[in-house]
Amino acid sequence: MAQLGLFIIGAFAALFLVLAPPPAAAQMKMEGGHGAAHNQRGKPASAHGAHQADTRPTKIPEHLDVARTKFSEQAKFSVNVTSRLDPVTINKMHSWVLNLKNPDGKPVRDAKLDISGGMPMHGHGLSTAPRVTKNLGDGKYLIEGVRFNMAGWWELKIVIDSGHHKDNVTFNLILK
Ligand SMILES: [Cu+2]
Repeated sequence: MAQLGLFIIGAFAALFLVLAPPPAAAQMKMEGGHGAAHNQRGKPASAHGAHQADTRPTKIPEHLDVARTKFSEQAKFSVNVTSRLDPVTINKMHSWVLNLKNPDGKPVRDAKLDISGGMPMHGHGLSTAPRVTKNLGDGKYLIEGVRFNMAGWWELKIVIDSGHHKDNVTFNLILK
């Protein structure tokens, strides 16, 4: 008899546990959802907008430098890039030749080049991993595996390490 009583109490307790959580959980969820929605309409939403403006340009700069020959950022090198696909079009794998000189115009041979890039307005990188596949001599380097997969403003960034100097340069492209 005592065992049956315990069983009944146990069954009620189990039933209560099964039934009780859903309304409580649902209520908590609603409160959480309401809180999150409220926050999104409030301060965090504007903070998020400011964050986006800080990190990503919303339009192409008016006087964007699209030169193919320029000095590296600290003027350690003079760098020229020439695409073997001319004009550069999207979705086509192609290669570039980089011509590296010191500021006096003497070729810089046997440098190490690291290539990256992406779209400043979209916040993504290159769709491929271009790299130097051949030292063409006389300060010229073949970069293979370049492909731009959409129209717009692209940056091609090159880190140059000559052994004596390390510097980087960024080339801009606007593709249609
Ligand atoms: Cu993009």
